[in-house]
Amino acid sequence: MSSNIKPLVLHAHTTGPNPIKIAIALEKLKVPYEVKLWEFGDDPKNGLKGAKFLAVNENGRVPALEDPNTGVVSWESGAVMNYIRRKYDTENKLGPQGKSEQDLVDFEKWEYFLLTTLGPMTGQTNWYRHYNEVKNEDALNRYAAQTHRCYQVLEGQLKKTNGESILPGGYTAVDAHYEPWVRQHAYAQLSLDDYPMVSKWLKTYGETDEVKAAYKKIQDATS
Ligand SMILES: N[C@@H](CCC(=O)N[C@@H](CS)C(=O)NCC(=O)O)C(=O)O
Repeated sequence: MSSNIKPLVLHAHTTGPNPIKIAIALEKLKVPYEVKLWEFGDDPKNGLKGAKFLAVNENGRVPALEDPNTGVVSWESGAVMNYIRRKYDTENKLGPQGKSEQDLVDFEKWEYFLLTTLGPMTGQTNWYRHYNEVKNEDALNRYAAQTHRCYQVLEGQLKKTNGESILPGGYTAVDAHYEPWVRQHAYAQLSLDDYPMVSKWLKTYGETDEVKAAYKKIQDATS
């Protein structure tokens, strides 16, 4: 990617999975970017629900991405990913690998399954596992079971490529979307033992340059 691109600003949180997807995509495309970290809460200066960040994303959540090259501000990780692909993925390193209508639909359906289902179910499992003030086993069991169901569905899809990538033909933005959420299985205390393809994919994809660099970038911004 051309070196005259001004660094994009990726708004993130130290532990939040959603910004990692965007860092993976930017690393893959070698688009320069800086990470700006925010805290949970409503501190006016550094809180996600504080006035300063709400001026960037009125929903008070990360990721958000500011692009000084275009003036575009995006948030919601699906919209951010689509923006990056449209603007910077000139060689189609992240998009659907086939051109048929079925290829395009497959790409979108697996993206949306993460955004609407696997991600939120994992998030709710984490919430009831670690944060809800009142212990609620029913809610925890419900969300844990739903997350396991998502792993089972993903396992079936990954069998088609023997655990190589979520869509046939190599890694795409879909893999970037799933990586930080599937990685959260440990924090959510959900075992991947019953999903060998998911485990294989997570391990192999986690060793790619773009995934390692994305985590390092967030880590470096933290320290
Ligand atoms: N649907 C949103 C979810 C964003 C989201 O929930 N981000 C978390 C961090 S991974 C966050 O900002 N949480 C802050 C909060 O809940 O106050 C997306 O895909 O971008």
